Amino acid sequence: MSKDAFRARLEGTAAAIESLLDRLLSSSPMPGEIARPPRVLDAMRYAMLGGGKRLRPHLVVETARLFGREDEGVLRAAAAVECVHGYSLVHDDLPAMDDDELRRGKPTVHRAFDVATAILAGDGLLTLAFDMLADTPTDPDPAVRIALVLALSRASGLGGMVGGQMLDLEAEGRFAADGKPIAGSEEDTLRLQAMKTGAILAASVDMGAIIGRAEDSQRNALAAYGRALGQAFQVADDLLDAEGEADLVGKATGKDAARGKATLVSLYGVDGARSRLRRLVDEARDSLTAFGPAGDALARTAVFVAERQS
Ligand code: GRG
Repeated sequence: MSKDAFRARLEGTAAAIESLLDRLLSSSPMPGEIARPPRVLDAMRYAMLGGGKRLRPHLVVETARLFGREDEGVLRAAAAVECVHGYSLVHDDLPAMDDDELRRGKPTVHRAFDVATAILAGDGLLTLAFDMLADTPTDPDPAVRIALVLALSRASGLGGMVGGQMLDLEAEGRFAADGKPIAGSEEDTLRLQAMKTGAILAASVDMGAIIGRAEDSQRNALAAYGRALGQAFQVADDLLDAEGEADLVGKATGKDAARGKATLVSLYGVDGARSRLRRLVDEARDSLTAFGPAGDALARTAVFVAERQS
């Protein structure tokens, strides 16, 4: 698959997700809802519409496509993952967490609205994600819908993203008596990152496999791809972070290095991190061999993740 064809796929999914989210976040209540208060709805729309690479939805869509599924149900599963991602960004930006002013080039939700509204908008997005997965149009088979709910909740919760965020705050030394960052070992850092960002990326691939009714061997191969891709995303993120720090203070990147937390760059050095990134991309691509040329889009995705500049 050419770079242009890949871009077209990525952008096509982003446009489809944008339009689905726009419909799901409309002012009309869904059956069983009483009313949709405009302030929190506006904050949810502000958080979700008009930005982001939509990488996680793309992973759901391209994995499901391997099994011939390309329909509204797949898009709903993809949009659910994006809602969890969106909620995590809104909450991560809050004053009690990272206290960020800008996200995707515009004021963060708590800056554009207020802290209470941002908390509620994040809560609303998290809840909407599971609503979407549980509802019939996602898949006619309730067992598939339950498997999707489980995959996303395990990746998002205590043993996944939420737990990873806790470890991250601890690594910053927030709860240490001296307030100093904790010198994390390689093992600690890899676990923290696998939980905080890797789990949702891997779950996106797994959800595509679930909705596509992949056989166990296919699901295992895709799990290996998802793990390598998640790690590659994080190495690339740490490299961007380090480059941003070296470049210009105040950019969206460079925060982790500035906070003195262990990163893959502080552990392996820039060259070491770059070669690790190359190995992870190879590992991700190798996991797809059983799919032949059909696996091209996911293979390209690994390269995209490694080469991204934002
Ligand atoms: C608050 C429970 C809770 C969790 C927050 C994911 C997360 C945990 C925080 C995000 C902080 C952050 C900026 C981490 C770096 C990696 C990352 C997830 C970047 C943003 O993801 P992209 O690059 O963003 O996919 P876009 O904007 O393209 O969606």
